[in-house]
Amino acid sequence: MGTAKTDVAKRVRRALTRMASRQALGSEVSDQTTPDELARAARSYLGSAQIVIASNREPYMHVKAPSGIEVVRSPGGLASALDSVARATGATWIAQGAADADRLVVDEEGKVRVPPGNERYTLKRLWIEPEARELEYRRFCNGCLWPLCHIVYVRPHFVAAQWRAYQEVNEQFAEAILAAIGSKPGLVLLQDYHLGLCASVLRARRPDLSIIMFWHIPWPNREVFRTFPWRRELLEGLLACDLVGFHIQYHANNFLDTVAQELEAQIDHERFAIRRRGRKTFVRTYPISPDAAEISLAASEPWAARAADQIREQLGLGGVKIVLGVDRLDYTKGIPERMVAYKHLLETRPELRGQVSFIQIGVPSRVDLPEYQSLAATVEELAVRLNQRFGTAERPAIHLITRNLGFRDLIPYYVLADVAVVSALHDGMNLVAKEYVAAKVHLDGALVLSPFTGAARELDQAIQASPYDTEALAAAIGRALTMDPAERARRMRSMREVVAGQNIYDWARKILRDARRLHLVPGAPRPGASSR
Ligand code: GDG
Repeated sequence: MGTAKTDVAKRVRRALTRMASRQALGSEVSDQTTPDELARAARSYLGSAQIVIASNREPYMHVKAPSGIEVVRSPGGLASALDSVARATGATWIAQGAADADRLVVDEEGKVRVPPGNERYTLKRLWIEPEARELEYRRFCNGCLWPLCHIVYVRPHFVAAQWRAYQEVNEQFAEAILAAIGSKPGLVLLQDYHLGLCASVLRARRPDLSIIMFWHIPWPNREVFRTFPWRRELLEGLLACDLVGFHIQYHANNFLDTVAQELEAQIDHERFAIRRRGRKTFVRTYPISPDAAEISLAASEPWAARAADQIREQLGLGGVKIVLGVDRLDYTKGIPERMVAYKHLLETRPELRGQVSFIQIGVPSRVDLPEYQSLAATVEELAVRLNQRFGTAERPAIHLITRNLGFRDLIPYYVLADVAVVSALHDGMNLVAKEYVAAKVHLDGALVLSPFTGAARELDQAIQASPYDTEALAAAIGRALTMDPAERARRMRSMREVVAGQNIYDWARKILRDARRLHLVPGAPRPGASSR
């Protein structure tokens, strides 16, 4: 009885928070999916099918703390949307165990029930050993597939031993998926480029499974893809799926092109599907979005404004205008390009000197790879030079913050910034651009956005500028800083209409809805093999 009452209270509180979130987004709100709606949709679309989610990163990590073992939820909207699906369907989620107490809480099969205290599904942890193999697998993902798919003139490392590690780890994931499904019909949701070969193994053993893959990063054009020694195997891995999702049409088109170039397959341009060896793979786009309502709500609360004031005071920003960058320290994000453009702006528009400050949040990432170490050094060096040239002791021209902030801690920075610069050289989507828009509840900010991000397809009222063109990017930042407030508000309102119409739960719901429409849900009636 007590538990039932607490549950009701929790649900009411959640509903009220959602209502407030929607109000914070303003009149732009359309039909945002809530976590509860996603859960209901998952149940109704998937029925009693056995669901397995697989991703490299785990949704919950167990870490050692002075007080014992603590559970840390994986940051980011993606994990929480898939968590809703897993809770609603009682799925099994398979991921690498990576935290220091992960092994201490699982049973002999590596399983633990989650979320803690309200167990709804099974998290099965995989241990990738020995260390060397884990390292090689990571190197293949981050040093080969990542630069291969992002066309940014960083050469991918094609190392056979790393490829073999990738194959082995994908096989290990596939074995775990097969064990979780047993002999029942099942639907497998694979996440991202770490699991590109998984479906080949699954399909060979279980032709009846339904397999969906979402590829979060760009897919390269065929000229670039041709350089990849194991291109056929990777394509076969994706074509073993029933449905492959990308953020934008451009990447979906590239995928079809590379299939046409490398394999004998029949491409149905009308239904956007590939038929090969009697099987069909649908290709669809599902642009991802953060939970805009939640960000808007947080940004409109008094604490966010207070925290923004505190940052202004702590960094000694006075009344200057703020330009903001928020990224993982990754060479695809165009961070040095943005800093050089800012330098050019201060050189060519001296009236802005002392009137503007740049805050760059750069979270360290993949620090074991030389490309990332060299990027971190370049960014540090550029910051020092910018400050020597244009800063004073009291007021640096740039503040470089290279520690990891909690997601909530980012919001005051978005609130504070007059201009956000997203200058990625190539990006599947780029959530930071959408987060900034979601946080600008008072319409008092301008977004400078690279045309090479997925987000640029939707946020067409941003000021677009190529990160490869220093003068153009500098001019765009200058324009954003001095834009007439009415035009700035009009553009921001229009972009908020775009982000208000979507969120991460909606993204997941659309994929599941297509699973049903395309007859991929096990147990539901399917058309004959020839029409699939
Ligand atoms: C891949 C694709 C695609 C940043 N600093 C901190 C922090 N962040 C958060 C941001 C944002 C996320 O990290 C970064 O998302 P992006 O989309 O910008 O980039 P990737 O990490 O490269 O993500 C990308 C995405 O997958 C989803 O499909 O959009 O194209 O490359 O949410 O706010 N979060 C915390 N502290 C920080 O200091 N907690």
